[in-house]
Amino acid sequence: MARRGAFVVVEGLDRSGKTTQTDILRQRIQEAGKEVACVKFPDRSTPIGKMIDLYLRSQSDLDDHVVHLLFSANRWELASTILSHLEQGKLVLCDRYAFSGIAFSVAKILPSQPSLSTTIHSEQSFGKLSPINLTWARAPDSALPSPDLTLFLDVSPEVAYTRGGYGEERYEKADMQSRVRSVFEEIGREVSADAGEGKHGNGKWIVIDAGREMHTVTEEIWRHVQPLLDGVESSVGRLWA
Ligand code: FDM
Repeated sequence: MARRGAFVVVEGLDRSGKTTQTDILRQRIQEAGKEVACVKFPDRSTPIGKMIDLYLRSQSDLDDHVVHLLFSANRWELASTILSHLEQGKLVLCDRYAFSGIAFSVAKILPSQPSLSTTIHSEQSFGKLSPINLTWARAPDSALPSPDLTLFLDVSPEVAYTRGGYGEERYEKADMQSRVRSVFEEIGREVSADAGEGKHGNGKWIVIDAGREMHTVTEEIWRHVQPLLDGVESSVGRLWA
């Protein structure tokens, strides 16, 4: 079987250096003489992406379930493009993916002191929509192409704060960011446990301490990506499948 390109996702909190590191990684891959296709979610250029953009800039209000489905639909819009890049042997470098989708949607309904078990086991109460839990949040993304490697750039809220605070968009607030971080931790544990048992094709999950000096972070990222430059033999997995 011919080797296909590797699918690498970079996830991270605001102020984790995700955009800078993704850009450096793209350059290094190209300098190594390999083809790379870059994707970013949300992709705000599509019709669905435009709705997401309005919502993130607080120009529109939507039910949390609807927003979650829009983010997922935005990924499905590009799923076949991602697959065709991989089949052509290109490394696909993706800035945020379904893990962000789950982390941000579930974080919205967590109390300030997060306790995931309350959301995982929450019941639907009469006359109210049930809150978004991990099981519900995973469903629309299931069967999307799954990454071979996810690099989670982790920073503490304290370090993020020293990097100049947050921006103006809807989720760029310290308490939201720390709740998002705790859901990402839960997702990482789940993906790693599944990979250990060979259960899901969700790939490998690596936590990178992004609170360190930029160059150190870049080198650690490169150490994980370099072995994937010549592609992978196995076929592309499917998320949560
Ligand atoms: N975000 C991103 C979500 O809430 N769900 C998703 O599925 C994705 C991909 O959108 F706050 C959030 C995360 C972030 C915002 O992301 C925009 P960028 O990376 O800042 O553009």
